[in-house]
Amino acid sequence: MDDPGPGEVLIRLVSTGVCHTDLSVLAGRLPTPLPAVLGHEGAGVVEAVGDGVTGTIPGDRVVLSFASCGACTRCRTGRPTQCPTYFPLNFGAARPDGTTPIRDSSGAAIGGLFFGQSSLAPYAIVSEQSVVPVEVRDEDELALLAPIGCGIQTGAGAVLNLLRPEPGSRIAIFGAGAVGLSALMAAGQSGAGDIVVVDKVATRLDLARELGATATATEVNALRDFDYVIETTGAPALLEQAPSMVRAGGTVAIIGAPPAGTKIAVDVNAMIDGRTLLGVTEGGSDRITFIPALIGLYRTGRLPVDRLIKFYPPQDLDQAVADARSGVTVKPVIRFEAP
Ligand code: CXF
Ligand code: ZN
Repeated sequence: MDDPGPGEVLIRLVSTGVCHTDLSVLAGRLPTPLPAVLGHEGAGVVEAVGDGVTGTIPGDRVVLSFASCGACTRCRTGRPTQCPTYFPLNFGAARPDGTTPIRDSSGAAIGGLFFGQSSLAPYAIVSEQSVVPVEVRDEDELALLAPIGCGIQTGAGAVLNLLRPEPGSRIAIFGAGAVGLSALMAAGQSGAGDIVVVDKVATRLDLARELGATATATEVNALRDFDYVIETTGAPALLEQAPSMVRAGGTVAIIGAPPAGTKIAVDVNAMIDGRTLLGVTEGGSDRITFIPALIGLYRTGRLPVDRLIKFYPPQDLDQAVADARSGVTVKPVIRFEAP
């Protein structure tokens, strides 16, 4: 691994969540070139900083999030998920000039800086843009907060930053994974009325009820007249039905990412009464302010992210991945030992 270059930071990881986007990349369904070190929900401690880094210093405890250029109008006005370089910087697994800070034992390049971080490793070279300094009690608390950098901010941000449901809103959430359950917890904060969560896995629906769902279902077919549908599964068949499940003027949030190139059919005339299809990535978050805000909600018991998490040691990564795939664990988090 190289020393941190300009605008880069060396991080010792305390923990890293496993996100379904990692698994989609592993399966070749998203365009990241492999081999690469994946992982994009890291939390850790800054060990060293490269030239020009101003936002963090060694010793800082940080949550890692997505990358963006940091310099364009979208980045400078609090909308970094709309940065024109968002997709290449997050999925390219390389610096903008195509180089990477990681090599294998023979010296061959391995993709790094996936989502600006490649954090499924005890140490990572990370883009300064991905680094969010946070105030935490200790490393055990920091370890719980890693998935806020992607899955939790994605679901909570969709509700709190973008949909902003008015009190009494009826919300349907497709998928009771980390994103869907985070949307549920946030919807509970925003005064929503009915919140219906749909999933196939019974234990997830049990958890959804404990976290505030007013009803759960295993099929979407009977759902109608919602103000918002939040689609987190990436199943095109569910997304295609979603516009018919909102009222006139209602909004469908598209969060789940199907394989690259997937298309759905939309009945155009059925949209004309004011329905919106809204694409959402990373909750539309300005990570530098939104992640500390979510940590504040966690602290006051209003975003109990610990309910979603199970820790695994690094040698059990395969089990963590299997448990994410089957759904028995909502959010596996790899916990790295302090050196
Ligand atoms: C991703 C999901 C696929 C589209 C871009 C953002 N978020 C992270 O998992
Ligand atoms: Zn993710």
